[in-house]
Amino acid sequence: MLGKAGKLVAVGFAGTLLITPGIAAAQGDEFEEHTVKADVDGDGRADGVTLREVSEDTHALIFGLAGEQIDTTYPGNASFPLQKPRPTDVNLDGSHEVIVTEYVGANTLTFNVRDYDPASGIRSVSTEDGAPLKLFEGGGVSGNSGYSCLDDHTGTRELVSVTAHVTSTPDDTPLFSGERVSYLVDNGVATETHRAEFNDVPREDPVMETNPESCGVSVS
Ligand SMILES: [Ca+2]
Ligand SMILES: [Ca+2]
Repeated sequence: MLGKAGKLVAVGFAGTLLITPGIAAAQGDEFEEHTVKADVDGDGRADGVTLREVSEDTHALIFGLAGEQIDTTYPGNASFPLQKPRPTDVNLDGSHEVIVTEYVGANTLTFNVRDYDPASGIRSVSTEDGAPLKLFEGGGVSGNSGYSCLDDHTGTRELVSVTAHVTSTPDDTPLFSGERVSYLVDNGVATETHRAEFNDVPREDPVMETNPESCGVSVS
């Protein structure tokens, strides 16, 4: 069912998705949703991953597993274009994590990494202190942020977050300062393995390099 702007209408799915009553599909055609495929439980079969605006300030993330459907909600502003969830495998274990946009800033997207845990359902990958791991992308003219996945020769994959902002502009060339932080993600926890600060480097410096597609997976 398409709304007047060509967007999928959330209410059109109310009869087909068995979401919990607390996050029933939103009314009206101003709400968006995206569905992608990921193997969130690592059983080799693609699962539907749906991100849906359910109210002006709430988003729902729904994993359609083989035997059940699970969901979670979190604060999200429906006035911004809904960003597609990104299927990834940030630790190369065959179970896919989903990178979800939590906040749309003027020039920067803020992401959270979600995974499936049989015991607790959909969880946020957290850092060692228990806070949700945040990733960023964008920055406009004053910053540059992004993420990558790096595989070593042993088949270990690290998730790398880069955040930088412009600290000087000699000869009108912006130079960036920031940090590059590597994580090993295991069982929902991102353990920091390396942190490197850099100062006054040009945009094309290797420490600034990010490639989100290196974390991505395609699932059919
Ligand atoms: Ca699966
Ligand atoms: Ca994984």
